[in-house]
This record gives sequence, C-alpha cells and structure tokens, in this order.
Amino acid sequence: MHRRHALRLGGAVGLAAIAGCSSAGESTDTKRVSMTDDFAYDPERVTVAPGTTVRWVNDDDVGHSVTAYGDAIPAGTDYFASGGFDTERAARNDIAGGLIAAGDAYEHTFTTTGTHDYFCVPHEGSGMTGRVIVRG
Ligand SMILES: [Cu+2]
Repeated sequence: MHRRHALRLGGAVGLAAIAGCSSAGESTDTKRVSMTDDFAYDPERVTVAPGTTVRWVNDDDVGHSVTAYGDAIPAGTDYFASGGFDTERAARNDIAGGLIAAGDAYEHTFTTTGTHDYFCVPHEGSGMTGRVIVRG
C-alpha cells in the first residue's frame, strides 16, 4: 500500500501521502511503540483493547529488547519476549538473542486483559521499562 502511493506520487507530495497512508494504516488493531535513543519506549505506557498487536520499532541505532517481567503479566497469559524466550530467566541469560536491531521491529498480540510490564534487558538499569494495559 505504501509502495503503491510512492510510485504514483513523486517528491514531497509522495512523502505526505506516505505519511498519511501510514497513520491510516495504524488501525485500532495495531499500536506502535518506538524504542528511542534515550533508552526509552515511547509511549512508555499504552492502553489497548484485547486482540491488539503492539509493534515495537527500534528507532535507535543500538539494539534493544522487549522482555516481559514474568511475574508482572496476567496469570495464565503467554510469556512474551523478543527472541522468542519462554521465560524471563532465559531472556536474561541470552542478552544478544533478544536484541532487536536498529530499524527492526518486534510484535506481540495481547489477548488477556490486565497489566503487562516489560523491560529492555541491557538497559533496564537505565530505566528502560514499559507497560501495556489491556482493557476490554
Ligand atoms: Cu534498550
């Protein structure tokens, strides 16, 4: 969809169309969170409806992870972490394996209502933490 707009329109008009296209493409089913160069998730806290996919995009030039706190997600919900780890411990033990490279993204679809707290393994000490609240 973006490519089609880009081909049809050139220059600044094309860029504006792409920008408009992009925001229109972010339906209520997807929420974008940026990983920024101040070691932060932006927005740090999002509230979404069940079934929403949160897409974390690394807009920084160093790697970051999205790693759930195993004891700060709703009981019975699947653990989530970039790198596909099953536990927080496994994610902490393989820092490199969970890193999202510059420009890359990680997605997780939230189905369970409640609060989901997560952090970046290498930058937790710098306060790089975030929260997804799923509210029906
Ligand atoms: Cu980080």
